[in-house]
Amino acid sequence: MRKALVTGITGQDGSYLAELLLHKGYEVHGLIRKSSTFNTDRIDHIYQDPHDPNARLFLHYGDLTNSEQLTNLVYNVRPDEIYHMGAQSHVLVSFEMPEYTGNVTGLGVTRFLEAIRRSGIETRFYQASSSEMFGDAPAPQNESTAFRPRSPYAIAKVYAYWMTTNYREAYKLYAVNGILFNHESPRRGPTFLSRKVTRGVARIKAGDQRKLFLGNLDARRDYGYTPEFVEAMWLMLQRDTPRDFVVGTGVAPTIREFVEEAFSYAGLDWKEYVEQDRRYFRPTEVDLLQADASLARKELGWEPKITYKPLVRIMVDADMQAAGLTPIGEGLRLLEAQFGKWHRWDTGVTAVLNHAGRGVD
Ligand code: NDP
Ligand code: GDR
Repeated sequence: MRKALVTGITGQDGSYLAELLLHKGYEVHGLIRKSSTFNTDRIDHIYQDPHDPNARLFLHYGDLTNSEQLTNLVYNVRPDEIYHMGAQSHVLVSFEMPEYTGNVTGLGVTRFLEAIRRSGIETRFYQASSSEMFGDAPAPQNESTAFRPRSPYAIAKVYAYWMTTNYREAYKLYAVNGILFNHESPRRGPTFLSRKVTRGVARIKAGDQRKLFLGNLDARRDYGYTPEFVEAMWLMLQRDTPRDFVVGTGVAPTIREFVEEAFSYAGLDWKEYVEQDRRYFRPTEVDLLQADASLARKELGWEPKITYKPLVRIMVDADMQAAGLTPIGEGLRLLEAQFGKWHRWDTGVTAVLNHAGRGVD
């Protein structure tokens, strides 16, 4: 049975990736932080008691700032594939915590690469690189576009990108960068724009919130649906030779258009509810990120089905359900028609494990 180690498994991407890997028959090991409150909401539905002889999901405490723990983990688990999702991933927060962001988001990668090199274990390493690295480079951006990062987060990711590249070249590690553009889902953290908006719409509908305060509405982001993006991550590690890929939909609405779409789907006029607040503006903004993912299409056969309009429907429906309302339903229908059930937001453990029984495909 193939073994995968996933950092950031409690985050948006890590949770979907863990589902995908279980579905494909892997034994999955996840790194989680010790917390005084529960931080496993996104993976509770796939959690298995480690005493269960059929258990295929195992969680290990650790922190990306502690190299000894990471080295031990790599050495003890001996994974075939490592998906490094863990990071301080919020761009605005990185301006307030630049040193911490550099330590976790940048140096965390070096700690892993060193653990692999020193242990001599044969494994494949995926680094969660980001479109933010492009900063104000002209769009559309692809694998050859030069980086012009505009935040401490993006600068930490550029460092991690080059460390990954360097270890591939210097030590012949199978190490790749997935340069992913924004991908969202009902599991997106509620302080990121997409989820803040869809959750806000549902709460306004439910009468739990009156206004939605946002920052810059003029930036443009290339928005895709996370379960499709975790498939691209997996595909990248299945190639004979390691190489980096840009992954995104190529469709980049303004934040204003995203907001308008979400409110109008719920039958609301956004102008009546949205106010701007300076605190959500960034000291330096990235105005336009738009992917040219033609290489991923050609080499990985990766083709996204969901761009921002269907994404809005999926997310608003999920947030309406979470707010105790009856969803409008277009998002739900879309998911069933396009994907079947495995990555619907309410996927239960039985559904995942039933699929997993089919083995690696
Ligand atoms: P999230 O913020 O949802 O998840 C981040 C994960 O990292 C969480 O599991 C978090 O744990 C963990 N983490 C944070 N700090 C530490 C630490 N010091 N030690 C151990 N674990 C830590 O991010 P996403 O899932 O959205 O993104 C996954 C990765 O992909 C990140 O590296 C992000 O930068 C990158 N990325 C994301 C994109 C996107 O659009 N989502 C696009 C491009 C790149 P906890 O739950 O305890 O906080
Ligand atoms: P981003 O995502 O910075 O692209 O990074 P975020 O959702 O935070 O911002 C997107 C855009 O919306 C504007 N914006 C606001 N953003 C937030 N969070 N809150 C607001 O109130 C608000 N109002 C307007 C922002 O200025 C920005 O232009 C995400 C993260 O997941 C990174 O980890 C990842 O690398 C990149 O996507 C690709």
